[in-house]
Amino acid sequence: MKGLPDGTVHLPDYFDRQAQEALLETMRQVIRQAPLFVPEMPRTGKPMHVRMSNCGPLGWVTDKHKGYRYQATHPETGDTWPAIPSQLLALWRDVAGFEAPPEACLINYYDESAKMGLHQDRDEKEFNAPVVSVSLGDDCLFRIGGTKRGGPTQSIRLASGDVLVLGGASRLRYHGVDRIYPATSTLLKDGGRVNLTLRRVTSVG
Ligand code: MD3
Ligand code: FE
Repeated sequence: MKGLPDGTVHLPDYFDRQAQEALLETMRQVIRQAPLFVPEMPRTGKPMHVRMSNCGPLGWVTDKHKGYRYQATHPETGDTWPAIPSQLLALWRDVAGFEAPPEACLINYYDESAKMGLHQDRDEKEFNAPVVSVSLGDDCLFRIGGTKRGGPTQSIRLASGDVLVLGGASRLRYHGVDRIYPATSTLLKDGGRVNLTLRRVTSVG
């Protein structure tokens, strides 16, 4: 039996149903302040499948002309991002093993046909901090590989309330979401999946 890749920790059902409902309501308020936008691939302008927003001092955005980057303001409203909710700061303190707080919480919304191709997260300057991910809503098939494109990968089914901590040797692994399993959760009334990723962006050292 092969375990998870080195540096990957899966915490199934970290948030119970009541905590998931509370967190989702909190994130709905965040999205009211910072509406979901459609991210565009650099240069081509091709829309990604997910819709996104952020909270925290910095947010991850991308568009055709300026590409992938972190910035302090929403690309459409120009407002600074809402604060990272207390439940997520508490999660980071509990599982990240990294003293400094997260600076960005990226919110990805997947409808039942959305997916995310294999990619590396390398727009941050602090790779000693892990990425902490929270899944809410429908299950998904998450895939993680090595640090080079084209190597072996393994797949993990993620469910609502699950937390994934990607640190150490996993911080720069290729990863993506192959599919959403429709109607596998009742948390989101209209279905789909919300993923929250907490990240340290600027270097602490
Ligand atoms: C492994 N999000 O936002 S979360 C992303 O489900 C992203 O929305 C996916 O990939 C999602 O960049 C996957 C799990 C995850 C997040 C970041 C990672 C896995 C990771 C960074 C490095 C390695
Ligand atoms: Fe990623």
